[in-house]
Amino acid sequence: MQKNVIRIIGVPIDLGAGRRGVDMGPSAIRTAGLNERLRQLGWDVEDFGNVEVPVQEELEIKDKRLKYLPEIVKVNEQLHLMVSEAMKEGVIPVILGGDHSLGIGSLAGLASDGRHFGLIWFDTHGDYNSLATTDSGNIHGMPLAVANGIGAPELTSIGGEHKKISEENTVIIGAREIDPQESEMLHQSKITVFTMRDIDQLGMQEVISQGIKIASRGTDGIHVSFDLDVIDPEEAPGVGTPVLGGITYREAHLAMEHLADSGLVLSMEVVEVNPILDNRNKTAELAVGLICSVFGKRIY
Ligand code: 4U7
Ligand code: MN
Ligand code: MN
Ligand code: MN
Repeated sequence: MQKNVIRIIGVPIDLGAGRRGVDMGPSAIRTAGLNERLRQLGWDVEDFGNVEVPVQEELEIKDKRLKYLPEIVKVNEQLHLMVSEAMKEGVIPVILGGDHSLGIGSLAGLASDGRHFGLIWFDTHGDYNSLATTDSGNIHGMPLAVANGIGAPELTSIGGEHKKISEENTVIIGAREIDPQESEMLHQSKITVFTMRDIDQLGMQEVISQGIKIASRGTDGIHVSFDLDVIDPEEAPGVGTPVLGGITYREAHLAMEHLADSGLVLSMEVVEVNPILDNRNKTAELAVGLICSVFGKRIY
């Protein structure tokens, strides 16, 4: 076990999203000083570079209901292997996106070797669509469903036929835009959803405390999947899908600080940073700050 090693894995993919630009996310996050900041916190950082992703210009959409399916499968097969390997070696994978379709491979990698992890999914969206419910055909709206065994077999079988998550230990935080049929599917699952209304009423302090309890009950640790669009566009303008009414800068950090205190974080991904829409790399810098909060940066 190499307890003090963080392994950076970039996934410059935008094939799963409706809008171009999140493929530049890993570069923007690195440019914002991620590796150096983590080293200052005492971590050994090894940067494994990026998973190879084909350029969209050379591809054609074969199926409008599952856009770029074969290419997304290939990228996620690769990511699954890299995450699985990192976990075997006892290092902490930190995955930089890229659109959220990469969650398919990261969760499959985490679930390898029978690992039983809790999941906290920060997102405006439910990411619980499938062929049966999607309006957009964009696979970044599907990773949570895929990880729960719902979706195209090409996607659900990555890393093996089993479900990759435990519904009882899965929590969404910050939801404010869930499609009607997606909402029905989520209600039928045992996933816990804390909407923006819950955060307004209970406060982030209470929501993250309950979230950590749910995600840690009987599990080997917690994976944090952070879609930057959960944060209010005022503070995170550079995201694939900006939606009004998100969590504040401090609410996001408070949640990360509690996750750090829990000592339970196994791995993390930050996704949907879109440098084209950003304001002088502000959103990528925010992403770096959040990762540092999870991995032990203390205010005082
Ligand atoms: B993200 C959407 F219809 N639900 O399926 C869809 F609103 O990874 C959005 O959370 C998905 O950013 C957003 O296309 C995916 C849409
Ligand atoms: Mn998402
Ligand atoms: Mn989202
Ligand atoms: Mn998006």
